[in-house]
Amino acid sequence: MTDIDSSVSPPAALAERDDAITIDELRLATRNHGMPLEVLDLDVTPPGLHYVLVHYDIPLVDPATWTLEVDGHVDTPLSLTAADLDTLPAASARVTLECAGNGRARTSPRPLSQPWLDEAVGTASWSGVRLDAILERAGVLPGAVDVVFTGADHGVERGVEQDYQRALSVEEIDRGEAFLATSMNGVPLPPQHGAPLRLVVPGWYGMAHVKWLTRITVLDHAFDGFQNATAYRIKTDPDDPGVPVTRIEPRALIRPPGFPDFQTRTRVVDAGPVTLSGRAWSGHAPIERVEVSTDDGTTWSDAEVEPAGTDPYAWRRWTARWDAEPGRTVLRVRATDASGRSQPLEQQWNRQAMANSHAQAVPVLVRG
Ligand SMILES: Nc1nc2c(c(=O)[nH]1)N[C@H]1C(S)=C(S)[C@@H](COP(=O)(O)O)O[C@H]1N2
Ligand SMILES: [Mo]
Repeated sequence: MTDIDSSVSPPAALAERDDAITIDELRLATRNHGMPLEVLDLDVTPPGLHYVLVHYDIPLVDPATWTLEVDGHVDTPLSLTAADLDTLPAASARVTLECAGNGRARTSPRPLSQPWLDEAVGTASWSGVRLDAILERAGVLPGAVDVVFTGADHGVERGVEQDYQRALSVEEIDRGEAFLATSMNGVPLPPQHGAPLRLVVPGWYGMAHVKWLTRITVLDHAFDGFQNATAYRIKTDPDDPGVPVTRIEPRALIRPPGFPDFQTRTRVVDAGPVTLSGRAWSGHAPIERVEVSTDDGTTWSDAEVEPAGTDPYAWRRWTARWDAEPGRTVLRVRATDASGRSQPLEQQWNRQAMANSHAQAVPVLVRG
């Protein structure tokens, strides 16, 4: 199937329990950066502070020669230029994106991959064109099952050489929420976020939002490409077919209070009244409740959550009062959504550490 052997592209592996981060993980971590958690103060994350995850290399696509091909199980295949996109109906939304591997480095034993802690998240105002308008123009034929989105980036992963590709079902697309973005926060997409065109699938984990789009292919059968069939699945052993990773599990994060130690990031806070704040989101249903613990999960109280705005898949701000008493403690926060999903306090282990939304812990020193 490939001439790229396992010394170059090894199979999925777990670190030994309590093993230090490897040089391969560090290399990924310096390319793929998280959102500094103090930026949770902002409703919309500026590009550059939004997290970034790129499997292979960032392709530098020339918009002057770029085209979007629409083909497969359609009546009229299309080849659209950047100028053609301007003639299509507009779409936009403020959307919180989170990598499905967020929290991975805190799982044990952890899979060797991008070692996220809690910060693989960001919220942007994406705008561009309607996906259904493009598919209508191409004329999707009866019997369509999946739609494959192909990026301009190319690499090898666990021995499988590929262009980055993900499919969404026709049923999911028919919800009318997914669209194609040409801009982020009012400016053209920056290279790392998918210029000149990316897919946005509000409510879904990051892997669905294909960047650097070059092709949309309608299939009359289920897609079995690597990123759908192998990579983004919740499984307990490598041969288990597993369950596909789809929508974002509820999560809340604390904007770390006080000031940090440079090396350990432990927070220093003055004793007395403190307003804790942060953001909460879910791709399944509106956030219904955010609870905060200031004693490492022994007792919990409800935070105040701002009312839902017009964008159902954008994070919401929460605040809570804390009378901080001198000593060391750990702050924790957990969100529950209207579907009844809630954040576990401990890891829910799976082979690739996907959709692991266990509650954040923030060590704090309160000084008297
Ligand atoms: N073409 C392409 N699209 C991609 C990826 C990629 O490597 N190639 N990474 C995916 C993953 S795993 C995530 S989490 C999001 C990250 O989007 P961002 O970098 O804009 O935050 O992009 C997704 N889209
Ligand atoms: Mo991701």
